[in-house]
Formats: sequence, structure tokens, C-alpha cells
Amino acid sequence: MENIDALKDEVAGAIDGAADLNALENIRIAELGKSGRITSLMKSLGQMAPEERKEAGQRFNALKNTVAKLIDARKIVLEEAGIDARLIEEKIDVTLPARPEIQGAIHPISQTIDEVISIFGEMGFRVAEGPDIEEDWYNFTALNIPLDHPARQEHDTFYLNAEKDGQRMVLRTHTSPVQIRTMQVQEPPIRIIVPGRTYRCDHDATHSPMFHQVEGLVIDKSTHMGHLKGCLIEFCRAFFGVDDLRVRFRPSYFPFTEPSAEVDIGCSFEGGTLKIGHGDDWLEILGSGMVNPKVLENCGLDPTVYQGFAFGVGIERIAMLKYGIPDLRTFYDSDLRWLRHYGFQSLDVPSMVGRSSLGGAS
Ligand code: 2NM
Repeated sequence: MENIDALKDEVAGAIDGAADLNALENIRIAELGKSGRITSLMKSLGQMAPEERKEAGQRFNALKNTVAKLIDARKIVLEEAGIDARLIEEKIDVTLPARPEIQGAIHPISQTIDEVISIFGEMGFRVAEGPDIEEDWYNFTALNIPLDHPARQEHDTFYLNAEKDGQRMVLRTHTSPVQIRTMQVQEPPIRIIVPGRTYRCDHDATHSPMFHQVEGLVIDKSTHMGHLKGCLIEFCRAFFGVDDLRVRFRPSYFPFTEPSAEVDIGCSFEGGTLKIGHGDDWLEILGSGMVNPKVLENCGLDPTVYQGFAFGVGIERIAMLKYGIPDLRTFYDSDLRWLRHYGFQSLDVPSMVGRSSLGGAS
């Protein structure tokens, strides 16, 4: 029976010396597994004489239980040591520099809209917005656009399928419906600019079926053409960053304004390259006019009391001119290389402090 004690001491020593859970499991298999040493001892009881078997059975059982308990205890110790080791090894070093993140860029369309908002914001305009899907009345009728006007044809405007009441909604062809909605609900004075998406059935090198506009509206009791001119001259000079930029008002026609004027800025085309602000040529930038009294009436405003001016500018066009973007279609390609080239960093990025906001034009 001394060899049982020797076996116990040997196994206990091995368990104590097991360096990891793997080694411990190997000991368990070697002693208590199907063909382990202690398991074989238990099996040998069957061949013993009954008087021998009783005492041997007690001792073998005690040995088996002791070894099982030692293994369980050692297992807990090794598991805790494993967790401690991981905690030390995997701790986070908060002093490490942050991994570089891929920097997003502001799309030139967004940048240009922001610049226009900022310029008119300083003049006291607020931003108004409205739905892209409009009722025919807001998009055409209220604006004094006659039923037989080409813009109203199926060919030029995206119409939705008819509603139950027979009405056909349109994808707005300009942002002017928002001006109409504003005049209906807001007591003058009104000073708004309306940026947004607009839609026309037109798709070629210089037209996209979806494009962006910013329109503006000023309504008050004594607003006149002088205000229109001063406001739009100031806008052109601020937007293109040329203090003495020449600005020309050329008579034009829109159903919703009377009189109407197109706004041109001075430029040159020397050697095939366009320069804004210098030279004897002219470049069309804006449409504008004094709001037609019929439009005021349609909105419930008394044209003998109120008058005002309105204007509209195509965002893609002025973005291309200011930032030297040659092809309209690239605005909508979602090409990351293009966006990295022509895009803008947001001002709150520390690495951008001190850098010019100009993107691609340099
Ligand atoms: C333009 C040109 C001229 C315009 C007029 C109105 C409204 F609603 F007041 F009648 N909104 N926008 C307008 C006038 C738009 O875009 C080239």
C-alpha cells in the first residue's frame, strides 16, 4: 500500500508542476482517463479476492478523489493566472498615437451652396426649404407660367403618375415653389434663399436631369430694382472674390418677374482659358427680376402694398466656373479620386487650419 502513497505523491507533484491547462489535462488523461493509471487500478479491483478488495477499494477511491480534487484546484489556479496574464498583455496603451482615419471631403456642390448661403446670410437672408415633389400649382400656375408654356410639356418636366383626384405631381423644375409657399404663410418683410435639388428632362454634356439651384426672394413695401442690383452685384463680387468685378444687367423675360434681367460678369477667354473678373467678355451667371404682381396676388399679397425681387442661380455652373471643373457629369460620378481632387476639407479639422478653402482651382 506504500506504492499507493508514492503514486499519490508523484501525481500530486506532477499536478503542482503543470505549467498550463494543457499540461494539466494531459495528467488527468494519464491518471483518470479511460486507460489512465488510477483508472486501471480501479479496474484491477475486479480480479482481487473479496477480503483484499474492500480495503483496496477504499484506498483507490480515496486516491482517485484526492487526485481529482487536486486537478480541479490546480485548474482554477491556472485559469486565473491565464486571465491575469491576458490583462497584463492586452492592456490598452492610451498614450499610443491614434490610427490615421480616412479623411472625408466636402463635395464641391455642398461647398458652393454653403458659400452662397454664407454670403446671403450676411445680408440678412435666411434659408428656406421645401419638397422636391411638388403640386403643379406651386411649380407652374402660381408662378404665372401659362398652360401652354414649353416647360409644362411632358417632354421637359418629370411628371408622376396621376393621383386619385387626377392631379399629377411634378419633380420641381426650380426651387421657386418654396418662395410661393413662403409668401403664402409669412408676413413680409421676407428675405430668403432656397438651395435645393431641381429636375428637368434634359441629359447631355451640359445638362443633368437633376441639378442644384439657389433661388432668392426679397419682399417688402419699398423694395425696388436698385435693391436687386446692389444685392446681386455684391453677391457676384463676394462669390468670385473680385472686389471690382464688372456686373451687367441684361433685359430678359421670365413669366414670374417683370421686369426681368439676366446678370453677366466680366471675363476674358485669352488663349482658350477663362479668367473671371478681367477682360471685355461677358459670362451669364444669374436670372433675376422684380416679382410679377400676378405672382404676388397668387400668394395672397397685395401688389399695391408689397413688391420685391427674386433671382436664381445654377450651383453646378458657378461651381464649375469658380473651381475650374471642366465636366458637369463628373459631379455625380461618385469617383473618390475626383472628390479628393476637387473636394474640400471641413473647417473643424485641425490639420486644415491655415489652409485655403480653395480645392481644385489652384
Ligand atoms: C429665376 C429668375 C428670376 C424667381 C421668382 C420667384 C418667385 F417665386 F418669387 F416668383 N422665385 N424665383 C426667379 C426669378 C428665378 O431663376 C433663374
